[in-house]
Amino acid sequence: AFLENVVQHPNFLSGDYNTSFIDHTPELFVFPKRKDRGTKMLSFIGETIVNGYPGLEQERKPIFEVPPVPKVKYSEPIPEGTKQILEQRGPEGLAEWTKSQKEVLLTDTTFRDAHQSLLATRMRSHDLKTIAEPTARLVPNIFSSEMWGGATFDVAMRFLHEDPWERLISLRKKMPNTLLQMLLRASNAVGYKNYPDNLIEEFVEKSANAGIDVFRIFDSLNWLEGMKHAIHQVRNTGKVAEAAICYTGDILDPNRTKYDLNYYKEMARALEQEGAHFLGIKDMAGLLKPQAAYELIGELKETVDLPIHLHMHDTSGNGIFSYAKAVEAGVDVVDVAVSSMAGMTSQPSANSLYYALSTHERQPDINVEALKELGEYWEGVRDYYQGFESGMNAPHPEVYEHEMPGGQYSNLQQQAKAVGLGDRWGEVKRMYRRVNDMFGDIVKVTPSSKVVGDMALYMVQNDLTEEDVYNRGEQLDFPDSVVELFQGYLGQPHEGFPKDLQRIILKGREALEDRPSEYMEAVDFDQLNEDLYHKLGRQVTAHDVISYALYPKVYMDYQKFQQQFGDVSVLDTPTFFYGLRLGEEIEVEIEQGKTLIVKLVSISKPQENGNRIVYFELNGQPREVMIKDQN
Ligand code: 3PY
Ligand code: ZN
Repeated sequence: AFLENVVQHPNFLSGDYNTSFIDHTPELFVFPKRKDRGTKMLSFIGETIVNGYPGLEQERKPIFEVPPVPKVKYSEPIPEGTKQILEQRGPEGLAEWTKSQKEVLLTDTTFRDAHQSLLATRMRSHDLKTIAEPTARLVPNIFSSEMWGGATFDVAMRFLHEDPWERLISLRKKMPNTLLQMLLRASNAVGYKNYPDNLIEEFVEKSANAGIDVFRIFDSLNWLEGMKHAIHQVRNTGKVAEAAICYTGDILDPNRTKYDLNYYKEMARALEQEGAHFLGIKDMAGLLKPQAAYELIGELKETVDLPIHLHMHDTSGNGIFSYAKAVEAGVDVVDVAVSSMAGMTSQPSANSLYYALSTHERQPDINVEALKELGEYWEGVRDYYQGFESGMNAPHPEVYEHEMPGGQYSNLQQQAKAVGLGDRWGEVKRMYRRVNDMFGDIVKVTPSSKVVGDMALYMVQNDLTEEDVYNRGEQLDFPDSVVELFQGYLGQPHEGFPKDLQRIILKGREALEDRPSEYMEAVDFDQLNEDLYHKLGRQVTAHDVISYALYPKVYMDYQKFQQQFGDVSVLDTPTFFYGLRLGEEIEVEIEQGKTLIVKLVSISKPQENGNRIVYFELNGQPREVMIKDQN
């Protein structure tokens, strides 16, 4: 009934519909469940064949080798791991256990930050699920697997058309022995702005219930006030609160006194007092030089009684060297990725660190052969995502100058291209650093890093110098994100905003000095639940409601997509991105034990109205779908 309903609607017929279509025509979305999953899937594949996947330039489907999945004995019990230690001893017990280990422990970021930083966060759950259980069996003694949070939540719905909660729940089942870790942007949750406190509470509680054990909590300005609530909330769930300090500047540089050793020591003490179970050092750009790593970790070990967990990006090429020095200084856990997903803007390689520490008493206790096998799988999978690679293919020590986070580099580059500054990328990078200095040398990490990027683009695009901003600022219309930063909507930077620039940017608008969340109305979850029920015409879950509260438009677009195309997360990745070649046949398991066989037979020329007919066979029966050619 739904399809008939929708396709006869005049707006739909004229192609004049957008996301508000759902809002204005809720009656269309109230329909009895009809299992026409085959047609929906053919529509999606047809759409991809005719119009391509947004953002991918290459149209013809490459031939990929099937990534080799290491052989494991699925019938045997999965070995126990750190998850069981947390269950038996609680977060404090886990912290004590961690500190008592002689070997340095490893967090594997392959399932989150590695692909966020190398492949624009596009890794699909399909490819993560395939390797999750082999990973749990082959490297059961890793400390944790970072597999959620950061940009994954948004990107899953927006670009992959899949449910981030389903990813978490599914990986939880497949990795019952491993601590699952997420990156939580404190009051910004998994978004780019501050949210009401009760939304953070609900998000943390439901994330913990769905399987997150370790929450790495950071604030994009290292503002303690912005982190307290999230830390307390994580503690309330009984899970691990890893409060993180973002590392910026250079403690070795006597001219950069704003973020000196003392700054980090004080913040570490404050986080310990706030109830952190672990201390995270989050070097999002990879600025911590080897000797700085040695001094910082050494001093922090003296300063707090918490296990210290170091996160770095390998952009400069010095990551392993810094980790080795941190290991000498007593760091407890470091973040690494499986080799074929490591290096450059990603984390340093687990395999390389293992070899670098040969004969060292703190060499990680990890099966390097198993890591190699896992790496072969990831190497194959990475090929699927080649269209999202950043193009950085050598170490990039100039990161010490521009200080751009690993996850931002390729993003900002895309943004620059989109506004016609592709050939002025060098200027944009230099301007990024200048904007940082104008802003008073601030911590740059999502979302504050985005604001610095927006300002840099704005200045290059409009050929503005620093002097122009100070001299003619009154007449300039600064990007919204810049105004909001200076209004205090992301919190307060260390030592405040530079007053002159703040006055120029705000043009008389008031600025907050306390937590933005204090000014926000609490989310009414019952009301949202009811709204969604009416909009979607189905029972909604608490997960739906949270996704909607965090990302209303992205979530509704995702729902609309689902209504139209069904669950596309079941498709293999090459088909998801590139559709099918003529004559190609695939099997799609749409639920356990139920498989569709799809074959592409032919594609018509565009008709006068621009439509093409795509001819398939579905389980041997001829089927066709009409697709509007957008090219
Ligand atoms: C994120 O917030 O997504 C980050 O990875 C920050 O480094
Ligand atoms: Zn990172």
